[in-house]
Amino acid sequence: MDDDRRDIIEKLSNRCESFLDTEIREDEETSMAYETMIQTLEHAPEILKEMMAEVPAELMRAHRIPGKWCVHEHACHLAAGQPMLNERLRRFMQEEHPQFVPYNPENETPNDFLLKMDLNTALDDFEKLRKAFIRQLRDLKESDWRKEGHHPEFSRYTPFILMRHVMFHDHLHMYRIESLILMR
Ligand code: NI
Repeated sequence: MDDDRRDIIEKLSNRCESFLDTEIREDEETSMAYETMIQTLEHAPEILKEMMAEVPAELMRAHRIPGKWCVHEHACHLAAGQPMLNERLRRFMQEEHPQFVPYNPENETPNDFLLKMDLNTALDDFEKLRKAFIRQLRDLKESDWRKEGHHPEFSRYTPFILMRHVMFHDHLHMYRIESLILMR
């Protein structure tokens, strides 16, 4: 073997090694992102509970933005949606390609549904059901994470997309609550 060929082979094998390194690093980063997301989801109920404890009583049910939800409704909405999310994850565990039905509670429940909920019960339920959701996430097998479901409103729907979506959705509503508390 001449020196040139040896050189090329060495370069190629170095490139393969660094390629493998990159793959491993990406896997680790992905699993760190999963862990961070799971912990963020896990802590959402206590973040919400603490913020709700700061809400002045007169603001709780005030519709400060006409036609939009009040603080009480945003908080109860997070609790009301959690059973559906636990059910979706259960189906990802038990079915190969679960077909989901869009969740649009505003079309299916009376307008005062959230207003009629008891806030403290809702906050406790949110905490309990979210804990069960976290246990489900931690129980998902490698093969479950790779599953693809079908959701008519989304081009892709996987357990990862569901998990990330729930995280963003929590904070979207908590942001609305904070704005309603702080706005002059
Ligand atoms: Ni929502």
